[in-house]
Amino acid sequence: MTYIIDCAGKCLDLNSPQIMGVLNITPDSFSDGGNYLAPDTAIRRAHQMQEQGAAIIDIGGESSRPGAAPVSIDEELERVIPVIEILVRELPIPVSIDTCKPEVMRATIGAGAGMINDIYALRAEGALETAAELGVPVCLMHMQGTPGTMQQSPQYQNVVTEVKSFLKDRITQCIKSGIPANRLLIDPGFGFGKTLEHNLLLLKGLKEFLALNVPVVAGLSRKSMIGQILDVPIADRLYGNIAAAAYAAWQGVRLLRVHDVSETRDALRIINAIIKTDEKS
Ligand code: 7PM
Repeated sequence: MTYIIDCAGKCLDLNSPQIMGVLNITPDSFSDGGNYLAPDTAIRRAHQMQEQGAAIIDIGGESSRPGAAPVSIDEELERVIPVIEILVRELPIPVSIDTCKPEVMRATIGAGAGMINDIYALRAEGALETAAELGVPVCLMHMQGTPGTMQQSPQYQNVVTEVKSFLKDRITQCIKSGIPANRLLIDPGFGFGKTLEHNLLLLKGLKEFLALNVPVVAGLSRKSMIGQILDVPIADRLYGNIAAAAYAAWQGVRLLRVHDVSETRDALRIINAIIKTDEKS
């Protein structure tokens, strides 16, 4: 199996684990909120992440923070479109759009974005059909509940089994709707309707997801599970983030959604050197 994904003409080669750099263009995002609101600041940051080794830049215009104010389609587009248009022209790597709204998918893919990253896994009305029509790859993420309420009392009988069967079902729905498996990625959705124990069980059980035969994505960077284990604020989670990313890559995760690109890049180079040696022997 080869893992080269065509993102609207730009290649994402996941034969070795790669980095998805996070670029939030929101005034209220939890860890870098407000930093990248001005288009030129966002664009500089995207270039920097590419130079540091990101393989794709994930652009988000709507915060998914629990309780965050909902954003209108027009406002989301006003935030992301100017940045996407420039980055598509300037960057050698693809950009993905972190959205669950079909209208935003349509406009941003029209502006040249190469992948849809959807925390609702195309469950919004019309999203499945829109993504099929747009013909770009889609990352399907698991979330229990909705951002507003998901952390109130997340419950599972068996978190790995349930998240896996959800993602398997979404893959089936996508294929039925005309999105072939070679255009899909899956993500267990760390922190989205999960307690610390759920997150740890998912991290420990990551290998289970490989059986679904599409590349696995993980977003652990700066999340509260790191903070809960270390008892430190976001600013002090770097070493914890790197440990979690390295573990995930070692388990077979192909794309890591992170804020700290150069640091994660070094960790992945070490993991990859070990993996490659194993394959040759
Ligand atoms: C508040 C809560 C702000 C959560 C931001 C977040 C993921 C994602 C996000 C992920 C994929 C964050 C999240 N997380 N997309 N988008 N996987 N595929 O920590 O884990 O950045 S937003």
